[in-house]
Amino acid sequence: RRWAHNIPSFSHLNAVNEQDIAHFSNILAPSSILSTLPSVATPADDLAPYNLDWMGKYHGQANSVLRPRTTEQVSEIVKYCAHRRIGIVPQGGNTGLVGGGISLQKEIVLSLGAMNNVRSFDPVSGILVADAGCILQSLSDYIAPHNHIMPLDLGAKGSCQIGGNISTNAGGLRLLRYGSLHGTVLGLEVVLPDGTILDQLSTLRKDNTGYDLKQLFIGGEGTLGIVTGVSILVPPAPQATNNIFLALPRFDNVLPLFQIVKRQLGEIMSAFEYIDRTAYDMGLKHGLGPLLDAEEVGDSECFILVETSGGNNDHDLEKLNHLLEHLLAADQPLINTGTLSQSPSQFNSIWAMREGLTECCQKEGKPYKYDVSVPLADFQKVVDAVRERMISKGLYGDHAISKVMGYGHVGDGNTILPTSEGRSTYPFVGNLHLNVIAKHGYRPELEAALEPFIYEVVGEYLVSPKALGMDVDDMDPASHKGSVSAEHGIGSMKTHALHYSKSDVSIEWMRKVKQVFDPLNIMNPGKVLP
Ligand code: FAD
Ligand code: 2HG
Ligand code: ZN
Repeated sequence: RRWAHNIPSFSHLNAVNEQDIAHFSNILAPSSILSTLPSVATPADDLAPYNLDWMGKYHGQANSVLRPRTTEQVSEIVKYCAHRRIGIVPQGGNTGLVGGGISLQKEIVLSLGAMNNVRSFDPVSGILVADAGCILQSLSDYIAPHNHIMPLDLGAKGSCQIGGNISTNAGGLRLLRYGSLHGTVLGLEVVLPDGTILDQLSTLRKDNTGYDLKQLFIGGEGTLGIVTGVSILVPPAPQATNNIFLALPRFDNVLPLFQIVKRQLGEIMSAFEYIDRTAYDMGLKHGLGPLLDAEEVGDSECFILVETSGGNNDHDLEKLNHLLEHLLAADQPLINTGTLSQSPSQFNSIWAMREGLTECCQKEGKPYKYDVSVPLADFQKVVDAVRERMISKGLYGDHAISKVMGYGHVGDGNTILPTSEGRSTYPFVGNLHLNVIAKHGYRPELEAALEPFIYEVVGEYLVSPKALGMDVDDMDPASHKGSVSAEHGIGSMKTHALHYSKSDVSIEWMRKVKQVFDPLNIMNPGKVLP
């Protein structure tokens, strides 16, 4: 299992045995326990979905899966596991992309899927309180009749769970408008690694009474405790949503386009997403689109999806039409062509082109996924550098790496003046999803050519005034690097790469936090920390 880098010794942990299963049977109904041990003897096929991640990249080793229905049951299980030194891997919808929800050695999988009730929803305040195992799409469906939407949306919405979203601090397609879960989550209920139930299911927006512990579990990837309940502020559904899809002749037009779009659309812009040519062509090949006339697209280098969410459809459409006219009428247009959705189904098709890319990558082969924060100006450079490296190593082509592409969330970057006036002190940083497709499957020599090369490329970006040639002698460069994980987390995939984005001091204090919460190291061991 080469993918699991630097797995620390798990000699402190015990494998689940028949006596343990007997104990779990006192806590859970028999149907909530899956195990290959003789007393339960679940067929291996029934355990398989819990032991393989969404990409088919990470193969888990759990011989038992527990599916509790209540927070008290979770607490009882964890207390017992702490006593017996059994490792626990919390698992939500198992759509994570960094091998965080997979058992590395002999840890049990604790699946939250059976904890899937909405506890309360108040349409006046927009506060939703739900079990962690609720599927994101089900929550959207639940609040839709009350004219509310979830503050996050992602391609995995049909399977991922709100507890998993929170544990990975998932970003997704609405971050530009509603911000990160660090802002929208009001409170959490968490079972700590000793079994204590930490009830912080606050519904208060304002509560500055000391340390905000819930923030540690948002993005904690199940290493500090098991999220069992969530209180989250959900926004009212916008009165009008529209989108446009644009083809750009040159990559260099993306940043100027972003500035113009931001200036013209102002507060109604709710997404600005990037797709490079390779990704677009892959989407077309697998039935996404066509969204634009092929001749007009010509040799466009990349594509941008812009979404608006506003209060008045006529007003928003007028702005979008004006924007398109303005872009096409320029002396040197920033776009080759573009389309404005004319119906809900066209609106959905435009989004499908962006959201469907992750699945298309799976159809193309096995993707190595790198989810990085780097200066927008260098998105293309990073993708090209990786392709060139694979070519130089003789590993590019249908026999090895068949495609290298980029897509991602441009609008989620740091703020930038909506005009080109003035100069930002910091380069504009975006979230690039770099996908490297191994046509015939994952192979150690492919990974060795990609890593740490890619992390080094990302780690070199000093997202700081130094990039602009300013004097930064007194800064710790490690605190100003691009991120080796913008939104998917560290899991087991990137523990060895954490240091490219976090300073030694930061890692040391992360370790101390882990030690305080989980001194026995039973909670998702081997994840996040190197
Ligand atoms: P899992 O995969 O089950 O678990 C993920 C991690 O969280 C693991 O470390 C696990 O141990 C931990 N965990 C899960 N539940 C709990 C819990 N209740 N308590 C404690 N720890 C827990 N991510 C983005 O950020 N933005 C995107 O746009 C995006 N799009 C995606 C599109 C697709 C098609 C796919 C497959 C994935 C996408 N992702 C995206 C990855 C994203 O992280 C996950 O989809 C999602 O947030 C994980 O939720 P899950 O329930 O599947 O968690
Ligand atoms: C997205 O933005 C997800 O679509 C998945 O974060 C990214 O497929 C990927 O690499
Ligand atoms: Zn993403």
